Amino acid sequence: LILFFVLLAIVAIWRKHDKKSMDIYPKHIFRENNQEEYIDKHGIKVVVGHYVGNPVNKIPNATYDMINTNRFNPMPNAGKNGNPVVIEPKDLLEMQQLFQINRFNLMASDKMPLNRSLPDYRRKKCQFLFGDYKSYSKTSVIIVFHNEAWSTLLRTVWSVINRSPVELVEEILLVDDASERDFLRKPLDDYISTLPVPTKIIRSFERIGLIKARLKGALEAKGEILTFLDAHCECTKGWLEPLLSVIKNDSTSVVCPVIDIINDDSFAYVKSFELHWGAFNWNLQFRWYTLGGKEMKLRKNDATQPFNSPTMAGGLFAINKKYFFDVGAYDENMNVWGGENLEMSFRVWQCGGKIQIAPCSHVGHIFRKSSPYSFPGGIDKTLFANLARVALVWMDEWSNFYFKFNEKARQVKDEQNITSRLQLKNKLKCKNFEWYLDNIWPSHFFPKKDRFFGRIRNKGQDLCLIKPDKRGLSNQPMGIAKIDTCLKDEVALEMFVMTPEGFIMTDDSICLDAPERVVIGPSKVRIMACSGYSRQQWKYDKKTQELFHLTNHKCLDVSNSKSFTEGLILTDCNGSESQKWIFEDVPWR
Ligand code: LR7
Ligand code: MN
Repeated sequence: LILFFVLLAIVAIWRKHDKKSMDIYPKHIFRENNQEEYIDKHGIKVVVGHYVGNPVNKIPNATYDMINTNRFNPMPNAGKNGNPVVIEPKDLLEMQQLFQINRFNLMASDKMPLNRSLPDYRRKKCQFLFGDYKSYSKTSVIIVFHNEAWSTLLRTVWSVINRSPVELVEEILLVDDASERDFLRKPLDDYISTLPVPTKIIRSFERIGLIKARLKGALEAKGEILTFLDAHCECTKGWLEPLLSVIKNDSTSVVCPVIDIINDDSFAYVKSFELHWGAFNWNLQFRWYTLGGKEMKLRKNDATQPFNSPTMAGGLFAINKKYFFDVGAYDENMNVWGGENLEMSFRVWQCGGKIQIAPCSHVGHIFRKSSPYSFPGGIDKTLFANLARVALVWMDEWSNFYFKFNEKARQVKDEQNITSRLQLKNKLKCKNFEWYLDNIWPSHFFPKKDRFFGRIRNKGQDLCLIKPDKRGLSNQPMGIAKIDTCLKDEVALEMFVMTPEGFIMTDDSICLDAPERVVIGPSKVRIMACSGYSRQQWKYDKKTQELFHLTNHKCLDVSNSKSFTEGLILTDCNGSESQKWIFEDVPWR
């Protein structure tokens, strides 16, 4: 009998052990090789394929071994001090093969040590502002990942360990969103058990997407503060204190670092502009805009103070854990990728909190030109459904404006059940979207009751003002203002807003712009980043249909050179047909 029980116990233990070893890692899902298209956050059309080489350049596909094996092989000086990594010519083909896997230069990353050195990017004053850091609450650092490379993931982890005060880091939580790579299983478990800061991996067996993965992490976090990072970041010296300091003063502030750029090709660390703020365009794509010239001047006095931002990029921020859940955490019906950053930004602002950027905190992030992974369910059912939810819950009548110009979101909007989010909005007594636009982003370029929205048609030539497609350095459209054939359909390219102050603006924060001073002869009219200065202010005379420049009093006219593509000019007003403009309202509600 005893023998029988002992046997039973052994079998039980063995089965338990077996089950554990089976369940401990997400199961391998071999991905379907479906290709999908979407417009990425830079407005570029991207085809999501998988590890496919480029036959035109004779780059072969990445091999199974390249994808599933950890090839980390550092050289002590590679990427030192934020410098670019040099790849030898003989390795270029392999480099391009490896590039397909994560859509960044994996070979370069694998050459850099996990603790590569970086300069201190802060303004000098920042070093003296956080002397009382020991009184700040501790944070759990949450990093979600799906098929991340070994070297980028662990470089993120080491940058947290090496560049944060030990007193402030409660733990690091890695949330594995059903990764398929062998090296992210046992080898990663073994590796993190040796780290000097308590580090845990939470594994999801199914692909749940970054939104639900972050929720999983948040639910398990022990720290009073949650700090989220993407899995390919590098925190720089003094990054954490400014974030926690803001939350110490105001537990309803959600605070982001300045996001610097780790070049996806060379891995050079490039400090980015500190006074950028986050907003979004008519397609609800997140965008950085420069503070208007006027606002910039105000900020320059103390460029170390945290400042408000209408939205956040999404991946890198700190938030009080209790506040995170009180204000509605995330929308659990959002999938895979996208939209959650706007959702949280609108929600936080409209429901009484703040989104801020702390310019003393610098964290680098690898910006990729395309996405390396599949969107299970398809882009339409994921990204556009997420955005439809954002619009339906938080944007009131502006959701109609979004759907009007975004067919893909329009197609999935009726499938969305948003009852529980509306209940939350109600419970928290959140303000409406108009309040948000007026108070949090007064210089926005969205239509509103108080302003014109529609086409601006030239009477002489029956042509319409159009948004330029040429892009400038900051990836904003720019160039000479032009007119072109008026289209029958109402398309965003032809839509403009004219504010009561006289700014003629369109999507992506670009404005009709001309020199402030009177010049002899005609001068060119451009489309430029909105600055808030009077060189972008216009006055429309309904009677004469002339459009004057506010300060030089000249009239907007069509260049009389043969081709209209030459663009628009300012000339002395003379009552000619080419100086008459028809403002055609387009309904958008
Ligand atoms: O299904 C997924 N599961 C995941 O766990 C898809 C992604 N992820 C992980 C992924 O491994 C990564 O760590 O989620 C993280 C973010 O994914 P990325 O790096 O592909 O996203 P991104 O950097 O292109 O996109 C930005 O927008 C996203 C919209 O959902 C998220 O908010 C990202 O966190 C966000 N990144 C940043 O804000 C960094 C700064 C970029 C800017 C501007
Ligand atoms: Mn990222």
